[in-house]
Amino acid sequence: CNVLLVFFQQNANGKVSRVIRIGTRKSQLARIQTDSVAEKLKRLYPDVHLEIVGMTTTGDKILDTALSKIGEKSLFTKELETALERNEVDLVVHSLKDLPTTLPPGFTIGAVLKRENPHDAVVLHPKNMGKSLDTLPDKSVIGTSSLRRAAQLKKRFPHLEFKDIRGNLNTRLKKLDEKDDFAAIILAAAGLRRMGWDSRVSQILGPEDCMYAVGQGALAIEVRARDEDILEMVSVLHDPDTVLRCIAERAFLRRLASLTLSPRCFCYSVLSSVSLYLTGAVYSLDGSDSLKETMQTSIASDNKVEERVDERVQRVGVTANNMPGPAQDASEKLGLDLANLLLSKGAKEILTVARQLNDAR
Ligand code: DPM
Repeated sequence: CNVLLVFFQQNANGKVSRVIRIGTRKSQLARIQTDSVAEKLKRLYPDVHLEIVGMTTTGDKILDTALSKIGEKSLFTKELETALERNEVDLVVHSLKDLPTTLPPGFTIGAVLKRENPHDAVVLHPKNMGKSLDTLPDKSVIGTSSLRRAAQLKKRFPHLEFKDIRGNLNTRLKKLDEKDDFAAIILAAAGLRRMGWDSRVSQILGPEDCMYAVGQGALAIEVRARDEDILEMVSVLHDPDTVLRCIAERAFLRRLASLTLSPRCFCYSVLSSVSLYLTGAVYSLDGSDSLKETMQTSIASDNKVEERVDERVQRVGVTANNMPGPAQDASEKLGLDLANLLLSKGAKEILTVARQLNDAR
């Protein structure tokens, strides 16, 4: 049986406030993301004392293994979840795209924050200033270890070559600038922006060039599913549009996850005031074979928040009890329907071959 440890701190004028511990990975990007969430919480709850606890995860230690061989395992999240389980921390900040679509029992995503630019961006070697993927010379080498990016870009820009590049963002930029191995690298625009490297972005890739990963650009707060106090505290950070889009995207991925080198399976979604559009695709590793479909659902039918139910409902890991349930259900169904449509058109065959080829690499 778990003993709930609640920490309190007394401030100068004798007032007692609860101490909330936030777990984070130690990379610069993870710290920046965690600090931004801590600032938001501090503004909303000035009496709460926040403490940030940095941790190293297995994923941080095995940087030499190709990410594509690791699969949808919780390498970057396991140590942080253990700390949550032991009440050593109360919440953990992640990039949503790094969170599996099925969380281990006992955990939930208590907040999905407003999504930044979800697209991928091109960062050029300084000597290529002024060029774009289109105009880079034949056989230029592009650095990315994302199978998703490589497959789509191979198809779209057949004159380019793609090679793995690993390490955190700082390491990658160094590898690009200080050596002559890569003409450009591809990174998420959101990560670059948070690091303050907007000025290095020379091109944003739209969905016709490269569809982004499920959940890309959104931050998620993972909490203990039974911790009502913390759930309530973080739920105000939910951005309703982002929640609906990401539920649809994650439902799409979850349906295909057992088949795919997930989360390297891609989609993009667009939400208007009345409709949610979701486009999803599967690609062979070299991009020669692919399937892409778009579906749409109406989400504006009922905007009333449901009566509070006793049991907390999770949808693809997300708990958003302060938002209308029917819209969340419609989003989840949209993702599932789109995955089923792709499966009916042969997605399974494409993904099975891609997986076998990747395992043999
Ligand atoms: C996942 C992928 C990558 C990260 C795979 C993919 C990129 C790996 C690589 C699931 N997680 O996107 O197809 O380039 O070798 C990651 C980044 C961010 C979160 C960095 C990035 C920042 C953006 C965000 C790594 N996770 O993608 O450039 O918060 O969405």
